Amino acid sequence: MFHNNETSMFVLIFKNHFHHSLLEMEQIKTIKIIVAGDGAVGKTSLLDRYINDIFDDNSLMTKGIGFFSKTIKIDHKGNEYNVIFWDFGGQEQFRFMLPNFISGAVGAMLLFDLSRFASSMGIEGWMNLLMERGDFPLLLVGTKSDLEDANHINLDKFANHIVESNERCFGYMKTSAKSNYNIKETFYSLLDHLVKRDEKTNSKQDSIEKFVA
Ligand SMILES: Nc1nc2c(ncn2[C@@H]2O[C@H](COP(=O)(O)OP(=O)(O)OP(=O)(O)O)[C@@H](O)[C@H]2O)c(=O)[nH]1
Ligand SMILES: [Mg+2]
Repeated sequence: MFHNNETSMFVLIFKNHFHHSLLEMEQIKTIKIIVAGDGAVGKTSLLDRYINDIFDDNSLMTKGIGFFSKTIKIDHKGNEYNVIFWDFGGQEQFRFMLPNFISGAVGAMLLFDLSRFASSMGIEGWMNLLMERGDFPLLLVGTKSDLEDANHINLDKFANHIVESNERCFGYMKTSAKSNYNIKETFYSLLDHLVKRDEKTNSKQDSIEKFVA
């Protein structure tokens, strides 16, 4: 099924992950969150800032899918979750494979670049892709606020319109991975929404405690 070294490497990473989580299975649940958006909007940079507190001006494009994980206390009872962020490669050439990797997600971040109007044009396509394959909530994220230019008013309007007109899209946050602006707040906003939603529905299907597929 797997044809290249890179994919095998991801499989290896996952094997190691599950090896550990077998020991911790009793205490720690694993949840899957998708991070999507056009190429070069800053998905990997946002995750690198949140998880490793680093920023790279020459960050490389993600080939296929990358993985970031973090153990986070996200509910009011102080329970810890192992959150795995699936960092979708945004370049067109990887698009064909992504629909197969949406299953099992409990939430998603959908990014566009505040300094590049064209990146907002891809939002609708990403929303369709994510919504066809799951019923999890989406957080819209504007990136690179440090580079924001005069167009930003249009993009804010555009983003707010999406939030108002789409039930699944529950919020809009503006960030800069470079200047470390609004990063923790953005992740908190998504995780907090997921926990509250989970407490409300409490159904097995939507449960945040669902394991990675
Ligand atoms: N000024 C500025 N540059 C940023 C910011 N975030 C990312 N970048 C730059 O934007 C470029 C692309 O960033 P990535 O994080 O690799 O983008 P990506 O969305 O993961 O791209 P793909 O993996 O191809 O889908 C890199 O040169 C980053 O250094 C930011 O907040 N401010
Ligand atoms: Mg990337």
